[in-house]
Amino acid sequence: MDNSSSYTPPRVWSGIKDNGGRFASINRPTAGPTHDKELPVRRHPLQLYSLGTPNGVKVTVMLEELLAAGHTGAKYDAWLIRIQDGDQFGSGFVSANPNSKIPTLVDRSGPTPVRVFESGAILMYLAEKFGAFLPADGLRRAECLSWLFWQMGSAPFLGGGFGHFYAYAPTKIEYAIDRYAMEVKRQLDVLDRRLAESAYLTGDEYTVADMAV
Ligand SMILES: N[C@@H](CCC(=O)N[C@@H](CS)C(=O)NCC(=O)O)C(=O)O
Repeated sequence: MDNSSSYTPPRVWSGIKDNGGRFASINRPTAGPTHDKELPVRRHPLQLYSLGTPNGVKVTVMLEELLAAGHTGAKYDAWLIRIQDGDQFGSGFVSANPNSKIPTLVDRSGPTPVRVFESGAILMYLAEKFGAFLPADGLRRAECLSWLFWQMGSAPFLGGGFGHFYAYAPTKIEYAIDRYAMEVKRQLDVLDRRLAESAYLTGDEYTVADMAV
């Protein structure tokens, strides 16, 4: 391994210089909106603000599964949020998701719009709203939620971290790539072992945990 580095981390970060990375322009130390922009709304009960990334598609898969199962209340309008252009920092988006990440859902089917952010929270919200793809109680619910939260706690951060250092970082850092690669592989082995013993993560039933994965 190449251990040499000319970089000494500062004691206090005062901002990040443009390092040429693909995500450099959206890498900043503060939250909140950077500009005024309302979110568009159309006629369906659910408004989805998202993008076709692994985190984004989890919710689209769930909505399509609900519609395929006959839940007409799951009709939705899908709006593209271009994260590389900073759409997630518009005032309307930040009101719907203070963390400025896709996917984000606004349920406008009732008198007061309900905002839901974090893909796992959106999957659970929809599962509970429609009584589908999440066992109601007992052992199977515990198993389903365990796998759903395992996915949420591991894949977005580890897979995202691996993808960032492997594909997007302007320099190849052996330590970072190896560390993320090993942990991503170990997580995939957790999945392989589970799916060697049952058809779906929760057992014999397709649930939100499988959709998240
Ligand atoms: N834990 C979040 C992760 C969401 C996430 O990381 N979204 C990425 C795209 S996959 C994003 O919006 N990135 C924009 C940014 O970091 O500014 C979830 O599961 O919803």
